Amino acid sequence: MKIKDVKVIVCSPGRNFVTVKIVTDEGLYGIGDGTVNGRELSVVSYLQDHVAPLLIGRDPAQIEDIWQYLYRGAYWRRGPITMAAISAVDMALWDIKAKAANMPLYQLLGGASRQKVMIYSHAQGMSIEEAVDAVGKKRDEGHVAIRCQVGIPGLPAVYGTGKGAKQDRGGMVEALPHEEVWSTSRYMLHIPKLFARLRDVYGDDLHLLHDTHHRLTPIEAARLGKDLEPFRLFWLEDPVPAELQEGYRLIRQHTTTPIALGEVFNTIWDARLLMEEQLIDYIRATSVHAGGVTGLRRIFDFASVYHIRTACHGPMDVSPVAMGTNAHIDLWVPNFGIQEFSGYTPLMHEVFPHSWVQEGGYIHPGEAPGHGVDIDEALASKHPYQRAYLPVNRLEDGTLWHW
Ligand code: CS2
Ligand code: MG
Repeated sequence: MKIKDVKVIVCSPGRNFVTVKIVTDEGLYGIGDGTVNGRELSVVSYLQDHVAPLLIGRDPAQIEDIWQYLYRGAYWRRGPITMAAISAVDMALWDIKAKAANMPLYQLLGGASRQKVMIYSHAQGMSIEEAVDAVGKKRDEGHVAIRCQVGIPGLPAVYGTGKGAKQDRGGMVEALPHEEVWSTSRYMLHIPKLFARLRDVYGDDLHLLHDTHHRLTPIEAARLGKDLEPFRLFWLEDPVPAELQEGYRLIRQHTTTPIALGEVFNTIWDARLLMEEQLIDYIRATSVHAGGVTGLRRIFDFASVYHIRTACHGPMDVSPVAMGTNAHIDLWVPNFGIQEFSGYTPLMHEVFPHSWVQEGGYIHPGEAPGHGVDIDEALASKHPYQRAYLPVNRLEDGTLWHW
């Protein structure tokens, strides 16, 4: 079998997605996700201008060699754009291999280690009461794990709090980035009140999660983790940017609140020290940004040595293709923790028909050969790319801050 064609499809059924379709001379094809939110066309160019010509005529079964060729062979390694392009190709090649074997991908990986994959959903509100109600609605839908974000008194809507959280609508509301305002001190005072109330109302059964979106310093994160200990969070996510991996030592020395990290990681090197020193509990790398099945499997195996569990990133900008791929990995991976799942619009489900099924708090990849996700190209073409940005963030005095 030989690779005959590599198509890069950009569509925007409510938000932008970059999808690769690798077609073989035997008619089999595979699909991969290469979406990088707010920088989609850079991946398109990388794929079309640099990667596609290298693939034509190759044997699609040689997934590892192709991965190494695109990673090591590029000299300019790593980075979100390069790795999203490699991820898309890798996902499509695993799709082809599993289809050729007439097996769902999880069978090729080693088979199912569980019957279903626990997911966590998102709930948010501008006030604590609104957030508490939103958690209740998710619980009523059958969710067993819920991430909760709340507006901060004195600030306009901040990350993940619904109104004004432009990233949840794909940043498509404005042609230039929306700017949010941030105050760490106001935030740190308010968040423990949210989780105290959630435990009061819902008791100890629910898994509760919270995302700090890289906004604190290590000592601030240590304090927040301590303040949240009585409420027994499933995790505190991304407390501090992980460019300085050693910084997480400080957090670890001070709190037993579990730490999740890594949605922006691209390779095993981004997490090496964090894992070797057991500074995190959950690794959030995901198939579309960490090198596809090949890259992610390597990271997850390494994590298992250090008692770290998996938690693939899975908001809406991780397309239904990557979600399907993640679901196969999740069903197999021995050190599975949880899968993020924020859901898709009906149109997105139509553009990307899939075998994976979500029911309440769980997902299953389905039994279709391959990863089980396709793209309806005709429908996709009716929803062309629209320039969109993620928001940026400033402190109250105007200083640019991490978003
Ligand atoms: C996030 C994302 O899902 C998460 O935990 O932090 O919503 C993130 O902001 C987006 O994926 C950015 O594209
Ligand atoms: Mg996050």
